Amino acid sequence: MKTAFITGIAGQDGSYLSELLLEKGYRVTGIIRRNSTVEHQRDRISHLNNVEIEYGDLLDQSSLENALIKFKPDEIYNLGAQSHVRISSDIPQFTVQTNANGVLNLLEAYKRVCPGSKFYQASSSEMFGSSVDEDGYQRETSKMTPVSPYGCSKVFGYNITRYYRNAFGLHICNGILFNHESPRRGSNFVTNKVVKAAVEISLGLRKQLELGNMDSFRDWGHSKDYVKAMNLILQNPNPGDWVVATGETRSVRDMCIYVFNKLGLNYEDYVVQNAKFLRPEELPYLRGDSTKIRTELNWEPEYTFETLMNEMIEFWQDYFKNIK
Ligand code: NAP
Ligand code: G4F
Repeated sequence: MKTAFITGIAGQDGSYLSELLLEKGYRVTGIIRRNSTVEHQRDRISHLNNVEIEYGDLLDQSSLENALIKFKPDEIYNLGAQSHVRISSDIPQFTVQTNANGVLNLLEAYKRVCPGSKFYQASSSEMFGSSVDEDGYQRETSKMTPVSPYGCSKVFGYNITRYYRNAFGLHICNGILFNHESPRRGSNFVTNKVVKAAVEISLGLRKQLELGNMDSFRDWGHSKDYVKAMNLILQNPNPGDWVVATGETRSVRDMCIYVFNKLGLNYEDYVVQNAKFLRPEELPYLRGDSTKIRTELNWEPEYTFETLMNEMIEFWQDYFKNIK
């Protein structure tokens, strides 16, 4: 039985990855941070009986070493992060400490305690920032010109993991993942914010939805498909870096049109702009070319944009039906 160790195990991706790895027969372990609201902290993984969890923090080197000594993992998945791009400009230092120094802390613990294991780093399409190749895609070779503290911190994580791979011969991989969503997505990210509010409006529970920039484009997939890619990446005998994306891009406005239409509504009657949700610098366009992972590792997403959105709509409809 292989042992996986996951930071960010109680986050969106950590929860789906835990499910996938348990199905595959792994022993699944991880860390969560100390939090004053214990009741909700494990909501996304409370249905999983067999995960083993310790308190730990990417900012606390001793907690990382203790966890690796205790669990002796074969595979380490570093998913822990301050993952909200707009909020990264409100708390830039915490974001960089966690997403950049935190990666270094985990790499050092890994190199000392279990250098024979494999390491996955959750890199992001936000690293590309304002850079787009001439054909309109971002890929493994595209330039990285990040436009947020979050993007800058992830570029450090990407570069430092590559350095540890090259300098010390460690089995370290980066998944450069484009946006991926699900009903378990934090409801302050745009997809879940829109779907939840549209369902509330359709049920007469609210009147308006305030958004920021509706004209940015994103390449949206489903978290369940993307955690499969993470696991596939670590099974490849040679460590490397892979873009994971659907290859389709849509604007926030297109997404609103789809979701409100599905509920028999016109988004223009309900959506207003609030400058509070605009970013100091916007990343206007993302569209990933995932040819490398599709050809080398046979990865294919099962969800389409429509089935992703429909699942999220059904989730919130059931949620509000059950609390009435
Ligand atoms: P998420 O739902 O926000 O989960 C992040 C997890 O990291 C949370 O459980 C959080 O715990 C934990 N965390 C935060 N700070 C930490 C720290 N100092 N030490 C240990 N754990 C900490 O994010 P996600 O969507 O699952 O994303 C997983 C990873 O993929 C992240 O690294 C994200 O940046 C990256 N990524 C995500 C996407 C996407 O579209 N979802 C795309 C590319 C890359 P708390 O609840 O205690 O804060
Ligand atoms: O849903 P978002 O907050 O996701 P964003 O900024 O693209 O970041 C996500 O994807 C990255 C991968 O590219 C991850 F690395 C990162 O961890 C995170 O998971 O915003 C998407 C778009 C942006 O252009 C934003 O300006 O939606 C726009 N938007 C418009 N109104 C809004 C809102 N975003 C949010 N969160 N809230 C709004 O009211």
